[in-house]
Amino acid sequence: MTAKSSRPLRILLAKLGLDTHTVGITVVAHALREAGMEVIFAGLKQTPEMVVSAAIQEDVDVIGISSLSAGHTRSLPRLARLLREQGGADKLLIVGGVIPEEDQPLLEAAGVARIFTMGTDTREIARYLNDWWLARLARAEPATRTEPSAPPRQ
Ligand code: B12
Repeated sequence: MTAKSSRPLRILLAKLGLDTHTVGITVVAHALREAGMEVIFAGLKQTPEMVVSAAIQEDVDVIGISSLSAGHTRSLPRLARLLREQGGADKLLIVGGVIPEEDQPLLEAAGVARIFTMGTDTREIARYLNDWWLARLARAEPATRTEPSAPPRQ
């Protein structure tokens, strides 16, 4: 087992700008902790720059943004671009909250991997992240293949 696989998934949760809806992000933070993940809560009133800087310093695997007060069509593409520019392209970016359907293609094209809207069961979020983490670990440490040994010479 490598150091990476011996630790839980680490996720940074944050809210951008003046959005003060805190219930969803709090519920998600609790659920992911319950599911065994390491949750870092960056808090409210973050800028894309602050989130990217914290994500890199804390070496998180996933960034989760909660957005219920619009603004996500500007802030999230900016955050995704900064993340790529600052060497964080391997980090998963997800978002949850009030995200109108018509905004979703733009966010996905910008680099948001998955959008969880109102009413999502938190177990679905935990399952998605667990599956992603296991797939990442599997890619990081391909199983050591044991080639069948040649039959002994007579
Ligand atoms: C409670 C509430 C408030 C409270 C917030 C209290 C608090 N401390 O959180 C108060 C009264 C303060 C408030 C204020 C405002 N609100 Co308000 N509010 C709501 C309301 C009724 C419920 C939100 C909520 O708590 N839901 C419960 C939680 C559990 O659900 P959730 O946040 O959606 O989270 C779930 C998912 O979205 C997802 N999720 C959320 N975040 C994340 C993050 C990650 C990483 C992941 C994976 C998943 C995820 O998982 C969660 C579990 O399923 C919604 C209406 C609604 N039905 O959503 C309006 C709503 C969000 N509010 C709205 C508005 C307009 C406002 C105000 C602008 C009103 C005003 N004119 O002042 C202000 C803005 C304040 C601000 N600066 O942000 C609008 C937003 C419209 C939009 N975005 O287009 C809504 C949708 C109401 C409406 N139908 O118009 N609000």
